[in-house]
Amino acid sequence: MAEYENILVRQEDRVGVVQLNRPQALNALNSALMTELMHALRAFDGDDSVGCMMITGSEKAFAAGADIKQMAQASVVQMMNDPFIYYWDQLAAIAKPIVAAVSGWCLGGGCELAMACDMIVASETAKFGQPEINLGIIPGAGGTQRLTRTVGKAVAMEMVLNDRKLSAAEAQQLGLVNRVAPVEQYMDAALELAQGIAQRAPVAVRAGKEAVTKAYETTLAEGLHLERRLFTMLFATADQKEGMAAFIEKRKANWRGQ
Ligand code: DAK
Repeated sequence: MAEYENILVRQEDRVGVVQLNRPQALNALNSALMTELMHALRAFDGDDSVGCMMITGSEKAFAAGADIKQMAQASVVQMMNDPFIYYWDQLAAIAKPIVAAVSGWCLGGGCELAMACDMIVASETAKFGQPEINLGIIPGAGGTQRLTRTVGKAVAMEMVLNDRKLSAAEAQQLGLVNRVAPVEQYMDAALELAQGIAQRAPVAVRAGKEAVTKAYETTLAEGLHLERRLFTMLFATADQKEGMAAFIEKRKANWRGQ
């Protein structure tokens, strides 16, 4: 595995785990960290021994946002040209599912990173927020769009305009978070979810992620059209034949990702 300075990377069975590791800055997302994160995720995405990924931070902070110290003096042109910006689009292009395991501060770009993942498992201490307004800016990586589509306009407005923070319990109630666990257990809970997905038919998992993600981005008619195409496409896979044969023969399916 490649050497990194701002992240720790490991593989647990079929789950590729990336841990953000800038504890001195509460895992603030600078360009170097984002470069490494994208490199690691792309490597896992292209590795057949990985079926699902997980991004996590520390107990104290998933990530306290983009690195304010790096951004403070930036000009508009520097912001436009910084590859940091493009990493967020590339993140959305990762084909395999990503589970975010969130504890402590999950703010600004950190909250946007968690929302760019496909599922969130939180510790009871997690705090979600978009506090950019305190810096004289607004969210720039999905904090006004993904957040609003998930928690609704009323709560999103308060978060974006008045720095309202959500507890883990509130975030779960609003549909932002899949599961909440005590701080000692949230990593295991996230890993269990990721391991479950990682053991399933790989091509169908990717198709399922693509179809559900599309539901947030398109009309119902276009979404149904994509779903139908992906559904029928899966009948060209060996895994579909294997899955249905295994059901009929009352045995466990042996997925090949083909
Ligand atoms: N950036 C840089 N350093 C940070 C940081 C951040 N976001 N958050 C914390 N730190 C650093 C602190 O400066 C401090 O460093 P030292 O002073 O010790 O050197 C260290 O981490 C510990 O922080 P505190 O001493 O402040 O710790 P506390 O427990 O007292 O407070 C806190 C924790 C999370 C409440 C506080 O640190 C805080 O308010 N942090 C800032 C949160 C914030 O405003 N986040 C939003 C940043 S703006 C885009 C993509 C992304 C973005 C924008 C565009 N495009 C693709 C276009 C994202 C923007 C943002 O996220």
